[in-house]
Amino acid sequence: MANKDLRSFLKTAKEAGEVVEINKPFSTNFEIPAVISKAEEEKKYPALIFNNVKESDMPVVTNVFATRKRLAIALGCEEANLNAHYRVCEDKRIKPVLVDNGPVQEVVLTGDDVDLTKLPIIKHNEKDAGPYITCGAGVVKDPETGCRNIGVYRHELYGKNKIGIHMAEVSHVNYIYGKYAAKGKKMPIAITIGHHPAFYLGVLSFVPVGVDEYEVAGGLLGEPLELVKCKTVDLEVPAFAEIVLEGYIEPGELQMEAPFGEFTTCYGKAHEYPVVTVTAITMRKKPLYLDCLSGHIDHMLLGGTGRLSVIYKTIRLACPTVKDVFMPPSGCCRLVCYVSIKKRHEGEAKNIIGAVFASDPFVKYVVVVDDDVNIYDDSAVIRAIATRLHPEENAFMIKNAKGHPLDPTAYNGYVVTKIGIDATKPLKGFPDTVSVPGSEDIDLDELLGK
Ligand SMILES: Cc1cc2nc3c(=O)[nH]c(=O)nc-3n(C[C@H](O)[C@H](O)[C@H](O)COP(=O)(O)O)c2cc1C
Ligand SMILES: [Mn+2]
Repeated sequence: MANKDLRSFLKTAKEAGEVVEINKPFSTNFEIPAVISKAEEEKKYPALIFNNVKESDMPVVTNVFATRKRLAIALGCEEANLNAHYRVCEDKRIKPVLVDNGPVQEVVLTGDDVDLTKLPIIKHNEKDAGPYITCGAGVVKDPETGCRNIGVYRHELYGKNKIGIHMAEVSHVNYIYGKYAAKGKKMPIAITIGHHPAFYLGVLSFVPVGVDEYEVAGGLLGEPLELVKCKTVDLEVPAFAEIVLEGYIEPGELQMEAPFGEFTTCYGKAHEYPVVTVTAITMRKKPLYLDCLSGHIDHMLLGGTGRLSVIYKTIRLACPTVKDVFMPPSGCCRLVCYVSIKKRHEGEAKNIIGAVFASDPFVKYVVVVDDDVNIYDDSAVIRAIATRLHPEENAFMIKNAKGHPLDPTAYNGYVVTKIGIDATKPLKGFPDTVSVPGSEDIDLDELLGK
């Protein structure tokens, strides 16, 4: 079998000119994220491989998810088709297969040999509480149904065999952990660090509890995920991962977690969360350590892409002529949602706004525009608001709605004010938009040079 993994992706992405390898030494202590942050200021977003990491033998791979073009390469489609392709693959559900062994268990470290400080765990933003693992896909099992659940949860480094786990109240892992805690039982967990981006996009899909996200990952990879049994816990992990941390969470063992640079580009406050005791590190002989730069575009796009699928599918209930949905990086890929529609009836944009708020509680502003507006271009959406919106009639506010607890404007935990904007033209009597005939036939390269 072909077995897609992080290495196969990096090879493809490199051939497409999407990867830069850096051989100069850089530190995990801010220096690696500083390179990304500086590049972002210049609107450059390459995937990066740091071959020479001051604190570790392992190379660091980062910024992989920072462009939609690379996410499209990962899924084997054109960038313009990324959302539609994701929606189709998400529904394919390919069951994983269990195999006897895999590269991720070439090295098995247990007992005193477990030393997480040997991993190049990165300190990202200035006020982060410590170094954080940001690309760990954690698998747990529902103790009642036996169903697997996978999601990406951040892990603060606490010690040689101790890490935190941030389990947001909305995440299924929090609900499943509650079942173990109620019985006073330890919850086994295994955390995959480093796999193909399609694997991450799959496990991050917005599916109901009871759906095994490894099956969704199979659909996005286009092949069954090969799994191996863990060495110290009763769980399964991808055979072609780079690194896996096995361990358990003891109910009642809590530690302060955060502040941490969130996808909102602000720091989130510290709270008490459970602690993971790591019982084994398994890995390849020369593993790549995958990181995702939190609070930056890498993090925003990775988490935001799958959410677009659910929003689109819900809107389709209200409007069959929805063209596309996008949550722009300017709105942190969560808080602002643009929808383009081929409008058929007056008022339908308002129903769509309701559908968006219903499908994703994190969205705070919805803007609906006509299908001639490019929703991947913020300025085109702003122009539609500027020229087509009658605010008194077509903008409305919902006070005291449930939003995202990390929204810096949230009060009482997660309560926010939401705004819906219908910036579509009236069906009749609105002036045409200017256009110059023949401009599409002009060869600018010939006239102005490249
Ligand atoms: C880079 C990144 C970091 C994330 N960190 C967390 C986290 O610390 N805690 C959390 O609950 N969700 C986090 N998420 C979101 C969850 O991974 C996502 O909501 C997932 O669908 C949860 O899966 P579950 O509901 O099956 O548990 C993160 C997402 C990304 C992309
Ligand atoms: Mn889940």
